[in-house]
Amino acid sequence: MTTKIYHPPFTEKLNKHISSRINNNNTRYIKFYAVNPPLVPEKPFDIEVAKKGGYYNFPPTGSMYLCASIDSLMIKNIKTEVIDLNNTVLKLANEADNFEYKMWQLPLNGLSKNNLQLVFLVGYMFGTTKECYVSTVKYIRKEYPNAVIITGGVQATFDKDEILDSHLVDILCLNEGELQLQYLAKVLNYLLNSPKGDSFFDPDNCSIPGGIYFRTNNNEIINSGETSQPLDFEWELSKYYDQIEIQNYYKYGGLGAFSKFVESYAGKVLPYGAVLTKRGCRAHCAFCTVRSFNGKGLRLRTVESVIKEIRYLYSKGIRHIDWLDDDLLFNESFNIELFEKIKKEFKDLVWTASNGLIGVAITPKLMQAMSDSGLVAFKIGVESGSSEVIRDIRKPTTLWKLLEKAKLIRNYPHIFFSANFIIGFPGETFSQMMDTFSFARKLQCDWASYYVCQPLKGTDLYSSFQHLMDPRTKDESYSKTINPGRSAARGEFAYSENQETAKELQAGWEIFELDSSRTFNANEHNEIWFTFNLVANFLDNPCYSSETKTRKLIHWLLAIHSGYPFDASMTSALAYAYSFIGDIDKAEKYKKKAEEIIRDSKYWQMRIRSFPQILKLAGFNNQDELIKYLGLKIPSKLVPDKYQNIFDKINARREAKLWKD
Ligand code: B12
Ligand code: SF4
Repeated sequence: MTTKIYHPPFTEKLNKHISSRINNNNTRYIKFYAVNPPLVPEKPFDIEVAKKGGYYNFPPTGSMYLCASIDSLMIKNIKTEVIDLNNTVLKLANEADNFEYKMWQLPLNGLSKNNLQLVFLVGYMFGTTKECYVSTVKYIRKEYPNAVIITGGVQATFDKDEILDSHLVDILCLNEGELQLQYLAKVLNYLLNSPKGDSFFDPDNCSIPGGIYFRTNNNEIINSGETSQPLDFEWELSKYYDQIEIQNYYKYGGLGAFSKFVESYAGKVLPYGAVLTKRGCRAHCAFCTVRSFNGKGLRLRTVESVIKEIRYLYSKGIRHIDWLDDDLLFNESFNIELFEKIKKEFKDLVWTASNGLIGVAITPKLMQAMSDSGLVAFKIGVESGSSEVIRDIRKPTTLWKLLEKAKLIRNYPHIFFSANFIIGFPGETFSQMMDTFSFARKLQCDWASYYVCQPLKGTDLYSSFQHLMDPRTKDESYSKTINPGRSAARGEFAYSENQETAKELQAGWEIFELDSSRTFNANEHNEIWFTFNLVANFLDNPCYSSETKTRKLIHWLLAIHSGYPFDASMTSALAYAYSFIGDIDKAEKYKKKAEEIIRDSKYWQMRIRSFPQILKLAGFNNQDELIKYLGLKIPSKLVPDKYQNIFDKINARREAKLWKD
């Protein structure tokens, strides 16, 4: 990471490039709008899910940092503002009469251009949101032809060529954007104001941060060299928390299931925030972009500045924090100090870590400090139960060590503990996937979060996917989400979307009998995902072993249910869990809901033919009308003996090798 010293051709060309936009504008003032596009495209967007708060509504932390970095220059002619279109569409879905999806555009309408040069900073974070990103940029260009549009973010960084080819934006900044934007703000200010009167910026003697790209009208691609990353990121965010009204985010969506879990757990809705204490990660997993995006190693804030940010959020009513860190547990002493200060100062604050922690980094001391400071739910990244795959993907973990850590974690039964698993690595065989399935059961976590591996640009695995000519490397789309349940409206992927897939590999118990050396395509991975998730989490969840654990599971099921209100297996699991703890009214309520979903949905009727155990889970018996209507019989067990034997055999084989195979 280097900073380039003044390089006249770059500056001259940049000035010329920007001047073509700003020449029409006779002003001295600049307004930067940092725009966070919506996260869900129009087609899969479901107003009912939005009304139940089932969509992600993270604060636009990246956009806030960008504004803070520009404002820290204290250039009097420059103002900044964050526009969060994701929060907008969710808010309007909840509150507007006659809601239409296109209302996401409203905050972009009628922005004052009088005596102002507009600059839009549009973030492009995920390939899954390409459609939303492109619509946002096109809309801005149509409404404000003379505005300068700058883009950046994780996906923008790895889609550099495509973005430059598209001519959709004026400038692209790679990696973290703060330093580049500070530089660009100075250049714009210099161009619009008298160069002589500006003591801030001497273009003839100024260092240029790397990672700035643009395509000239002559189709020449110009760049400022290797990316520079900010060494510290102690920018003050409170002003932007005010702008976005952070205290209201919880009303329109959530931090995934974790905020809903906290709501159910705490018995009341808690306004939430999301805080970043470190950038980067000590590891370099082959499926992850962190190393290529944030660079090697970690950069830490000071504990004091993190506490100051939390203090501000707390004063706004925030009582739940989710950490955005990729490697939260890095540096034990930093974390112990942080958690102790949180415990001391914010007694009723709870926190979660929805971005998976490195499980083997958990020590008894850390676990105690985490619990004391308000931890209620977290995930660890395991990814695979096959030691071979773990080695191949360079995951910093060992299965037998994780089993020890899980024992430690189980000493804190009030804390919800979930582990992330990925299936569908390039070339992964079914036997390796079954290793993952069996390790997840052995770990006895409260929830096994299975995901399907997706080819992400910027990762080492991307080229392996390309080598296999995987069609997902051809384009970015919303269906590339790692959770297939999110890829289609009402969560009805595969069967309802593509009947051919259903024939190809129909999810059912037979999946557990697939040829162990076989590999699969993306649609088939989705079906394996469905089966693993259904069996491990709904039909045979380890929490069903005790009332206390089942109560904890109910909080989680209620939390995820808001995102998947049409999922019959989830609804049936709620009926089962309530019946387990003796709450018959609620059990009946969810049984009824399950019946409504099944009657209304061809998709679920098909799923249930493969897994009639879902009906048993919901509490139906052979006399119920629905069962007669479907012409099915309720099975005697939730997991048929034949498959229980398969699971037991795999477990015994691996147990014999102490999970070191
Ligand atoms: C919170 C989060 C989410 C939230 C949404 C966040 C949001 N604000 O919208 C949720 C849970 C929805 C989410 C989902 C996904 N996520 Co996510 N997520 C994160 C996480 C943990 C934190 C993001 C954050 O706030 N970071 C802190 C801020 C400061 O950084 P930043 O947002 O990157 O912004 C900086 C730069 O990107 C850049 N920048 C950003 N915008 C702009 C704009 C301009 C003009 C410029 C110049 C620069 C710039 O400058 C900013 C300041 O430095 C990151 C990991 C991480 N620690 O960053 C992963 C991460 C961004 N997610 C990732 C992935 C893979 C996903 C999914 C695609 C997974 C999937 N396949 O389903 C989904 C996609 C969304 C979907 N399916 O709906 C990857 C990105 C991968 C990629 N694009 O290649 C990351 C990096 C995690 C990882 N380790 O791999 N995610
Ligand atoms: S440990 Fe997590 S954040 Fe770090 S490289 Fe691996 S997957 Fe990415």
